[in-house]
Amino acid sequence: MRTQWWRRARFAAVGLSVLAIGSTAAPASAQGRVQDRTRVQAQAQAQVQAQAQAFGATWPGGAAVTVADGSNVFGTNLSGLSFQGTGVLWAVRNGPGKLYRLVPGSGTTWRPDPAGGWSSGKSLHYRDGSGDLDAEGVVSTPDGLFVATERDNDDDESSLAKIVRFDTSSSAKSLNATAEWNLTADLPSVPANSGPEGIAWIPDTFLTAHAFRDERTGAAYNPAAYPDHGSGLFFVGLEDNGTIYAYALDRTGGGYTRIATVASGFPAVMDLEFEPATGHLWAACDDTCHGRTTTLDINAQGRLAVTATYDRPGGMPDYNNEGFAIAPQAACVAGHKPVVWADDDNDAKHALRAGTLPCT
Ligand SMILES: [Ca+2]
Ligand SMILES: [Ca+2]
Ligand SMILES: [Ca+2]
Repeated sequence: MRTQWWRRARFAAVGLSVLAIGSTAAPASAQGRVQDRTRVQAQAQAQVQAQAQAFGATWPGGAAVTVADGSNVFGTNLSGLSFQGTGVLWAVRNGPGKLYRLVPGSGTTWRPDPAGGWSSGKSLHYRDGSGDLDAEGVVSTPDGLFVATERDNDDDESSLAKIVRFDTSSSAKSLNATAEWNLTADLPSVPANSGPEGIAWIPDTFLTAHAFRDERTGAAYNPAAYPDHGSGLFFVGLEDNGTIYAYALDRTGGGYTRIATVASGFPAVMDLEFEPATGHLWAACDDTCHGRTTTLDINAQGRLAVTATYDRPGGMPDYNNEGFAIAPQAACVAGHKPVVWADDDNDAKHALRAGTLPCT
């Protein structure tokens, strides 16, 4: 959705809070002076860390950003991206709710696949054929393609947080869901257009290798405890509070279990992306946080925690970027791989822009 002024203010307040750190009168004794110096050093370290969080480190990839679509191909509302190999980039549009299968175009651009009924994208509906899905996030997984939705645009006053699966092999121009998981009751109550914005998927093999903690059991995540959940967990970013929720989905029913709740480092989150090569879960925020990203990694306690905060690339204006995807390792050239952003506002008639990240 569009950025709200109060969220910008909330993000700015994080920066101002570092100014509140100060020192008090020094104690007279030698021991007191040592304690005082230690305290000041700790405060300085905390201040540096707070500033790093508030202002971000330099984007680790190239500063240059290039347009990555044709002029006015998508219009507004392109909001989620996910690679399937190096030759297919999936994109979702939140209104009208659409899924695009993108293939390489001229130069380094992407264009809608002209084949398979994908030339104008495909409209997205619930299983019963009803609804116009407010599709904000997409992820391509070995278990299929999944979309995160905030609501039904046909009933846009009501929050309806769902993960929805689609069969992308269909040649139909309009797609009905093949499965739905209604998360509304499990998530905090949020405004209708501030629900799930981003979605990522992490394979069980990675989670178990890093002893990811299952907050339901208090022990390491055991995939066998969740029959028919597929081969990984889904991570959903909630726009309203910037929190990430991890779920095991029951593929036979529509049931699910929340495995973990994670702070993204932002007051709002718009997309999530798992990078297998580094093990980072990336969280991306739009112009609410001036296009910053965080990386999260599984720590010694088995919890995902923020390990870095980055500014947007120098060449990227402060656009309403709601989608973010990292190309697979096979796309690496000279140590760098492409990344792509989706701009919900279609600034300067373009909704896709590309940059780079280091391959490792
Ligand atoms: Ca959007
Ligand atoms: Ca936005
Ligand atoms: Ca929306």
